Amino acid sequence: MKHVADPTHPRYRSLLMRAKIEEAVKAGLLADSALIAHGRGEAFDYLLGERTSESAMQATKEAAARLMAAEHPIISFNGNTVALAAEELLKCAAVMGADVEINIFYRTEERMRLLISSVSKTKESLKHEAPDGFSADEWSRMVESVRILGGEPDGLIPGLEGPRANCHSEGILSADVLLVPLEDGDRCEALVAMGAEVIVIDLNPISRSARMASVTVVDELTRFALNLYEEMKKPGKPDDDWNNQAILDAAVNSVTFTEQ
Ligand code: PTJ
Repeated sequence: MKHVADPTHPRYRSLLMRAKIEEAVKAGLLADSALIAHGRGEAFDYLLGERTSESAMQATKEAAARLMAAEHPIISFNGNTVALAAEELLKCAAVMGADVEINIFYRTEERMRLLISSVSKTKESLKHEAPDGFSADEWSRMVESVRILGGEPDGLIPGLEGPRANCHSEGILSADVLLVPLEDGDRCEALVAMGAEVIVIDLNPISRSARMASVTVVDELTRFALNLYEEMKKPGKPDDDWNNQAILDAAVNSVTFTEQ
């Protein structure tokens, strides 16, 4: 994909993300309300200083520790996630041995088809881009082993009504650790009730998903994805006394109206 954002602009990253979102709209990948969701995220990011805070980094390290220790980690992709961070998160999935499940809130067969096709293409090209530390063969095998689930759901997330409950028994339903960027509150609550550890990425520290999650990373998704990849190279042990409320409080306290 070629993006039109100008690298010299002070808000380059923000413009780049807007360009990616616009392209994904044109490709039919996004829900009608995806731009509204993105705009809400941008507003929070602005107030959080458009940077990864110390507490967000702490939560990212905990996410890396839990995902690397998981027996059956799953990364859930919705439309916005595919538009912004499919490649970076596929890289993470390859390293942690996770599968990806396309699981969308506003589910239509057409969007599912387009999203699966887009992620499959990204996966195919990623196979040929071995990062530092991996041989070409090894990397290609690791990427190949990431399954893209979501197309033929055979299960339902318990406690949820409607198409958004559809999922795979070999994916979300049997995951021990789930990474769910930009999740909605009801579904986050249902996933936690299933017994999975749920890691949420959400720039809104007071959203229901942020408050329901086992680990909340209050950071912008593309920054998180890059940080996660780095942290997965040197994971610590999961913290049994993890205090997620402290992370949320720190994020709320770091909101500022100072000019940037
Ligand atoms: O693709 P679908 O059908 O699954 O729909 C996806 C959206 C995102 C449209 C849907 O889940 C939705 O409506 O989400 P909400 O309820 O608007 O919540 C989105 C949350 O993500 C908000 O709290 C935003 O602040 C936050 N957010 C938006 N963009 C980013 C973000 N958080 C991190 N990084 C972002 N880039």
